[in-house]
Amino acid sequence: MPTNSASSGLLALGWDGEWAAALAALGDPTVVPARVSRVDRGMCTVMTGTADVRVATQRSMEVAVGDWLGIVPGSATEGGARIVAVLPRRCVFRRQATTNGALPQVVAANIDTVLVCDALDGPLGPRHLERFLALAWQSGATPIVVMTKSDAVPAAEAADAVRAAQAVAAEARVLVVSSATGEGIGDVAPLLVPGRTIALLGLSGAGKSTLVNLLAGSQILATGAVRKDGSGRHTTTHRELVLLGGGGILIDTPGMRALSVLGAGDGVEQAFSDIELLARGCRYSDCTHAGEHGCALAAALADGRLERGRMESWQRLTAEPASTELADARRDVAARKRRKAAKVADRRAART
Ligand SMILES: Nc1nc2c(ncn2[C@@H]2O[C@H](COP(=O)(O)OP(=O)(O)OP(=O)(O)O)[C@@H](O)[C@H]2O)c(=O)[nH]1
Ligand SMILES: [Mg+2]
Ligand SMILES: [Zn+2]
Repeated sequence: MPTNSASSGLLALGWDGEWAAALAALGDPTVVPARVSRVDRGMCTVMTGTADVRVATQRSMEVAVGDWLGIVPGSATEGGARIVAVLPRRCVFRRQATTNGALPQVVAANIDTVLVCDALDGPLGPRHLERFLALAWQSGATPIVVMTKSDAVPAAEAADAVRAAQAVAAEARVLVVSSATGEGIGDVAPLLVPGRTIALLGLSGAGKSTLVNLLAGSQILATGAVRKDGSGRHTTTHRELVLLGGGGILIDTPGMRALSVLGAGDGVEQAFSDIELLARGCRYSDCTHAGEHGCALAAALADGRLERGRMESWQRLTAEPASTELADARRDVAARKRRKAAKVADRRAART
């Protein structure tokens, strides 16, 4: 059993009864919980509620920032602590498979809220914002759009960009902040609730680390100037979970490039809930919205309620087949599990 100080430390990290049940299901009383705050090649840093511990990772076990692990503590002479299990994830934000064939990577696990950060002095644009939002919805967390650097553009320009973001954000809230002047930080601060995990995502240079530092009240993370071409410098090079003194957990991530929404699935439906709703008004339930009689989307386009670009990107996303790489990966995992289960069953049968 964790001691009392360990358990209050664990609560601050988001530990709860459900996680305790998942740990108990491992059936080994020597195993204790720890949350992953940083992952490096072959090693990770975990927080136990009382200490930060470096633990070796195994190739066979994918460990991501935000994961809850079951570990067996061990002294240095015993080779240190050992990871026994990754507790089943509640939420997973994946970055999609890249064109060079790499599989989708877990960006962060067990997050409650995703702050999609978008700098007002170089906004993502609606199509990219849609992609971020679709992935965020798909992760199971609640996305919030944070338009950063409001001090860096004239008020009218900021207002236009915010309106454009609101038009694509649908159910997601849009906040406007400046880490330089503190504007809007009062809207972000209430999101910091003890035990709740918030991940910051966005392009490099969007001001994610600067915002984390401001919320933390100290310069805990490095930040960097944006290059003239606006591409940023990729100052943050690894994902990191930060426990704030006043409660709340933030995960800072390196800026992302070229996001693909292949396989974004349900996330697309939520990101485009307004169009999905409109489309229910089409006369025919199998309407392809390509000029059929009684098409509600055509009517909405005609009277300006719906923007053509937004409808086209919805059509593109919903037409996109589920990523074959993703589907293949899932099939491989399922097949491996089946083979393993069969082997265990064979061994059991052989013993009896
Ligand atoms: N004017 C202004 N500049 C800001 C603000 N927030 C951040 N910046 C500047 O923007 C640049 C990039 O900020 P970072 O916080 O490093 O951006 P990031 O999103 O963490 O970038 P990566 O780590 O590369 O993904 C830095 O020069 C910051 O000083 C802001 O509110 N206003
Ligand atoms: Mg950063
Ligand atoms: Zn239609």
